[in-house]
Amino acid sequence: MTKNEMAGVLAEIGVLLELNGENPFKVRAYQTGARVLEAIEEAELVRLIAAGELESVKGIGEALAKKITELHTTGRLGFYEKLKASIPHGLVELLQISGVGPKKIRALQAKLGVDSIAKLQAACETGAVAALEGFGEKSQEKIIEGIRHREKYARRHLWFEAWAAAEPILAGLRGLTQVLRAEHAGSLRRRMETVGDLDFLVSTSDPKPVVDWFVAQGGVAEVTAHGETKASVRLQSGLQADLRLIPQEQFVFAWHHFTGSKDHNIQMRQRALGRGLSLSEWGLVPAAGEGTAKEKAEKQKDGKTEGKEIASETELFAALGLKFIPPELREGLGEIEAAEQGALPVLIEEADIRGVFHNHTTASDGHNTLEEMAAAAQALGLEYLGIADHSKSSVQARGLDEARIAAQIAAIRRLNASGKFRTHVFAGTECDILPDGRLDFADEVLAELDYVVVSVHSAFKQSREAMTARIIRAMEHPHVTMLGHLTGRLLLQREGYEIDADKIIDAAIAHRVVIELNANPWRLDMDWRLWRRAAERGLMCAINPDAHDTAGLTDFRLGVGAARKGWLTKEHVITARPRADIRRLLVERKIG
Ligand code: DGT
Ligand code: CA
Ligand code: CA
Ligand code: ZN
Repeated sequence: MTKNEMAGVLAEIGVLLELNGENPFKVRAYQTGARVLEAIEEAELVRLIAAGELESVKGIGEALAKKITELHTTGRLGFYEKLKASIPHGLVELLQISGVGPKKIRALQAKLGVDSIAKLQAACETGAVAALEGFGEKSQEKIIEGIRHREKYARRHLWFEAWAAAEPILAGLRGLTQVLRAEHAGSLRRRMETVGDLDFLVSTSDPKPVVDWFVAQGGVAEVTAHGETKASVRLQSGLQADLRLIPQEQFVFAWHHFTGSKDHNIQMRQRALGRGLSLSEWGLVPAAGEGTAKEKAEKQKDGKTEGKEIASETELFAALGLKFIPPELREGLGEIEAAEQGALPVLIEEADIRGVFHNHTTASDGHNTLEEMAAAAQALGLEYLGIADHSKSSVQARGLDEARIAAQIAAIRRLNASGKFRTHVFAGTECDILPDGRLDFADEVLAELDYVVVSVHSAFKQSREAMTARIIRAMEHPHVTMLGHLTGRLLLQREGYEIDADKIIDAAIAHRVVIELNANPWRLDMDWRLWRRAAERGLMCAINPDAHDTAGLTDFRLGVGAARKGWLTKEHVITARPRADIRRLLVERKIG
């Protein structure tokens, strides 16, 4: 077990002991132990354990030293397992609700008999929690919000984490000799920003070894279903993965069905019915006559009824009079109508991207220098790299003041002049929008820059009206080129600040301000659901990785996925324009 995992176990023991009402000294001993482990070097810790000298470390007593040694050598801890088993599961689950710690849980249990999330919810609904000493109306509100939040998010995962888990599984399946074809489906294939579970489809005539491999692969924490043509596992990350085995001749239908979305499927099925056909995961068959869709599909396979061979999704859509619909668009939001009219957009692709704006360096809160970022951008084949470090009000991010940004602009000009990199660097800023909508830099400073991204990083709690007015005021500024992360949301972590998105989009169009699609996997902000209509009305998009290190530059690919979900073509995206056009576009914007 690694040092950090052991620290995690100690911290959890502290929480569980507190939940049990143990003496505070004992609780604190574990909390301290966890902190000590976090601070110590891994190699040093291993040496101390081997030498039996752990007790010599300040903050680790005899009992703790024994437990750490047990964890390190066996990967388990009997004390921890017994403790965990002794506390009702419902109580432990209450810890997942933000704003509810061990102390509050104890009070809720003692005074209201609350020992599960359901009971806590009920107690909030009757107002009993608000009436409790030490709680009140406000803290009850917070708990209700916390419960809602958990329901919404606890079971979902970021797309890029789901993809990282899925890629090796897909490769593993494709490597099996029995596998004719393996594909991923579901929200992962549709590139939803978050994913509930992974869906894999395999076509094979020999299912058993494939299922056996799937449930036995590394990274599986629990097998939740293990059948002849279907299996489900929970991975160590908590992510659930489903595998379905499909006969070759039904594969396309199953792939389309399990790609979804549900809304898309329902509309497709209705369209099929309108043509006297029944579409299902098993096939496309005449709707009339005896038997279920499945039975008919089986018969068709045996050649007992006539049917056209459908061997690809393109042919499946064509059989219903439709052009191929890219998976990203299959949300039941008008894609079938567009496919019928031949009006589907030619979606932007990764290869269309020519450059990126909004990236950070060590000058503010980035981890790589200007030159390192330029080298990485060149290695990715980008024609231009925009640097936009934080401005002075973002103190926690070491925002640049006037003198430091002047020096950075000079350094960027020198780098370009040196010809060291083929990638051109544009000098910009991610300028804070102050709470009243003014900008963090004076006009003279902004005028020296190639472009200006403006973002909200403070006073998140403003009213919807105030926040909307604040952002619009900032965009009205003649030097502003781009609005950063529209809502400031962090997926699965934090809701965005309240805004009137339509109003802001209208203002951006009117003032020819570009809105970014921040491609950081936690953000993907502005949301794909808003892009289609906004782009139709004339809004330009910049797909910006908001990179804080060289590796982060590749996040623009996630932005392309979100842009595709938003029906964007390369014409809508300024970062798909060649460098030669960019300066003109930026200058046009400045003269406005
Ligand atoms: P997720 O896993 O919550 O991120 O979202 P999906 O879309 O991957 O949903 P999932 O895994 O429950 O099912 C995969 C696909 O299977 C789904 O997108 C559409 C199809 N599907 C599942 N259940 C139904 C259903 O009851 N009706 C229809 N029409 N399609 C369904
Ligand atoms: Ca799924
Ligand atoms: Ca599923
Ligand atoms: Zn920012």
